[in-house]
Amino acid sequence: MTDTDSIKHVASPLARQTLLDGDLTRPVAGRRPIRLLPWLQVVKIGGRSIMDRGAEAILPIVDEIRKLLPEHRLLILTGAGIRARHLYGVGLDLGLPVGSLAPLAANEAGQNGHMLASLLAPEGVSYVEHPTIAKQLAIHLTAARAVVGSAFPPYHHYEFPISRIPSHRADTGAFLLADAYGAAGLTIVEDVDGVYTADPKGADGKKAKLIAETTAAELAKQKAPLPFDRALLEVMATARHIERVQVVNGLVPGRLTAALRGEHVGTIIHTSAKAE
Ligand code: GWN
Ligand code: ATP
Repeated sequence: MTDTDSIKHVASPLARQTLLDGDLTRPVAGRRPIRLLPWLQVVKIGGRSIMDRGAEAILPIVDEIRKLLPEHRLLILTGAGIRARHLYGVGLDLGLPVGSLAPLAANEAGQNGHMLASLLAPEGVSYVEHPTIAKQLAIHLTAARAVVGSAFPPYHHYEFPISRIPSHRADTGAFLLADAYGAAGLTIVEDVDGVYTADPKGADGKKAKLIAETTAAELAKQKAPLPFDRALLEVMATARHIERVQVVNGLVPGRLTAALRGEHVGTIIHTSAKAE
């Protein structure tokens, strides 16, 4: 700070620049952000693919997570599932805008998280609210090996009106958090062995082939449906820390454990983040 004629001037490298000119901001804003929680492992549990299946799918995953706690510090995030699909149907029929549907669908992701957290409560695991994830995750993960939260990002009426169904859903939310925290990794848990060339449960399912390893850019070219929000590919394109994400089958015992140990047991998707 400089003091001239009792007027205080705050020295700032961006003070006299437009923020719209990349050439001017790059020297200041072009550097990689620090990793806030480099030891964090983020796990997204599918709403429709795991939680909606009830005890049959959830209890084995809970058992697996329980055994993983001594090895990892986990942020477990749940998706919204079938109740959100029903909500979109009713809401769209009523003509509700996307910004009204987004928080309602997010509520369903939260409900799934509350249920999962209750089952892990004996291990000291609790559901933590969005504001806690934003501001107090470190202290909670110092007190407990894992916490559960909603994977849905809280865009609410800020959701981009590019489609009538919210485009930033649970997979995108989980990735944005993992990348913002500079986490050690993100694993997406589904009911299929990974990403296929087409929906393995769709009409052409028999012809669908499992893709062992790919890039977000390659998948963006694929017209076939994907087992996660398409917006995930967009945020992967500008990732700062998370270099790869693995999609694994949570219905097969041991896959999540192996993925968190760095083994290749599903589809590995490389993002645009560069190795440090
Ligand atoms: O309600 O299950 O957090 O962690 O996106 O906002 O729509 O809210 O609008 O701290 O802030 O339903 O009430 O609900 O899922 O999101 O939470 O129980 O303001 O702990 O109050 O960013 O949980 O909820 O739905 O996640 O995804 O009170 Mo819920 Mo969700 Mo709880 Mo949260 Mo939204 Mo809060 Mo929020 Mo709202
Ligand atoms: P949410 O957490 O948002 O509730 P989810 O991630 O649990 O949802 P879905 O969005 O239904 O679940 O995605 C998983 C499903 O995607 C799989 O069961 C599979 O049938 C389907 N799918 C579509 N395209 C593909 C593909 N290319 N490869 C693999 N699975 C696909």
